[in-house]
Amino acid sequence: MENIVINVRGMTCQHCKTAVEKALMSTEGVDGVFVDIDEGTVSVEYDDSRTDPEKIRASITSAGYDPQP
Ligand SMILES: [Cu+2]
Repeated sequence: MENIVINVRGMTCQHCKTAVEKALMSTEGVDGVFVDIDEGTVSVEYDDSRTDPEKIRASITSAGYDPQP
């Protein structure tokens, strides 16, 4: 199991937190998500044999938010 912390722009409220969590939890290979709205960070636990940081970033983008490189 791997863990990454991604800075994400555009998350401002509880709705955003839920939207990002839902998008990531429905992403293949993601096992855990923690969104910190105040810090603007998303911590993701994932199986690196089933997904990778690029796919995780793509899911955040699809949900309408802006992951930083
Ligand atoms: Cu919001």
